[in-house]
Amino acid sequence: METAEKILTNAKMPFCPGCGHGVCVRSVSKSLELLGYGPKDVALVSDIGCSGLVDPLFATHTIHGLHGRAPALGVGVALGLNDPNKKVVVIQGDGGATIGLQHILEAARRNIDMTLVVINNLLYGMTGGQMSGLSTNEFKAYKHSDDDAEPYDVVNLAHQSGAAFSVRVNDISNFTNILKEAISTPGFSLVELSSLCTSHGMKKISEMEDFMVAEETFKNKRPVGVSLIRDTCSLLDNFKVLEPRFISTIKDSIGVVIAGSAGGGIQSAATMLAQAGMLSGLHATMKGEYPITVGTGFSVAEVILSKKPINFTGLEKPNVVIAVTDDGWNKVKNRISENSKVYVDEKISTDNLFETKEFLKVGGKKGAILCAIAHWIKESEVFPLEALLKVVEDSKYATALQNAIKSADEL
Ligand SMILES: Cc1ncc(C[n+]2csc(CCOP(=O)(O)OP(=O)(O)O)c2C)c(N)n1
Ligand code: SF4
Ligand SMILES: [Mg+2]
Repeated sequence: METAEKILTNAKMPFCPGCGHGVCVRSVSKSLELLGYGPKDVALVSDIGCSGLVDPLFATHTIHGLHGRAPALGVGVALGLNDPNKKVVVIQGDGGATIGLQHILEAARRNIDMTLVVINNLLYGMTGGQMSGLSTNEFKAYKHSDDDAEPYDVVNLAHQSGAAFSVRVNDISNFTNILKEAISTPGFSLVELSSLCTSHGMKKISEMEDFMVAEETFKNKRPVGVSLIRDTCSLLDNFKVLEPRFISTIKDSIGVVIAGSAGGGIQSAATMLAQAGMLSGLHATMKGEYPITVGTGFSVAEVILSKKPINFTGLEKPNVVIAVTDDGWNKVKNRISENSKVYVDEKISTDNLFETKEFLKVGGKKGAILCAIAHWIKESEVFPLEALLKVVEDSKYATALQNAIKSADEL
């Protein structure tokens, strides 16, 4: 069965002319399509390197990890997914496979249900052609490296660790078929694909053949890491459905940036705003940002409210910016554009560029942000303020939250 939806976007391949990575990416997408997977069925995890430039090429869910750590991220996603109709595919280079080898062995040992594609160009492509732990001795000699330590055989190592399927493919005409077999094998599969680095390796695949390791295929008949999967609660299991009961005037979508300081309830207020939007029939996303030292410094949140489903949660040019402290303002002021509506507390110095309001004075330290959000809702009439009041109704701090919202009347 072939799905109508394409796994790849129309984005231009970012690789040098003749680079083998493009063939590998196309083979991965083709095999997924031939198996009937659509973009929303696949989580693609990428590593660092030229082989890690693939995120914009895939229309699927994508996550970009640290060098060598993408398989560990993939394990986390696979265990959290808990859905046999979804597929986790991890792509990394031979450098990444060397640097994070333990993560591969661990995924194989537990036979986690995912496919790891190791794109092996025998070198660190992105950083200029240094040798990796998978570079063969013939290739190292050719590159005048005096390192004669034997390379890792990552395919065999994965097999020895318990992978359901591990295979090395050098012949590009077999990439798609082998990938199909790997992706449809329950449990952990590893596919090492040979790839040409035209900038730091060879110009032609025929020249590279002398330096490749022979193809090999291994299988282990083992149960998938089911017990772990079943014991892990899926993020999707606990979705709270908010039935719309208010009407919004938003026709398209609005991006709101909310900024303040640690302890000011910024993240909770942003969640409440998103929920109020959902109660008004909108789709909503919320993302938070704050320093690792969570008890101090700025706290910023982004909320998108949209009539249509939100497929991309990035917010480059916010329509609304609300800031109640200097910490928050300093973090977000550079994101303001001529189309942004700006709401700032009177204690913040904006060099008289923006009108200020007494959010902190009337809402208090903890209530200022809800006061400011309520003020924006009232002024813009995006939806009734009752939607926000409804959200806080069941909170154990309901009275304080309602008072903060209602304090906007005093502005
Ligand atoms: C954690 C970490 N270590 C090292 C680097 C530097 N670095 C970036 S790309 C790269 C080499 C990538 O080689 P490979 O994984 O084989 O991918 P390729 O570029 O060949 O596709 C290195 C060492 C990094 N960005 N992050
Ligand atoms: S440097 Fe090598 S691996 Fe990277 S894109 Fe160019 S040819 Fe491909
Ligand atoms: Mg490489």
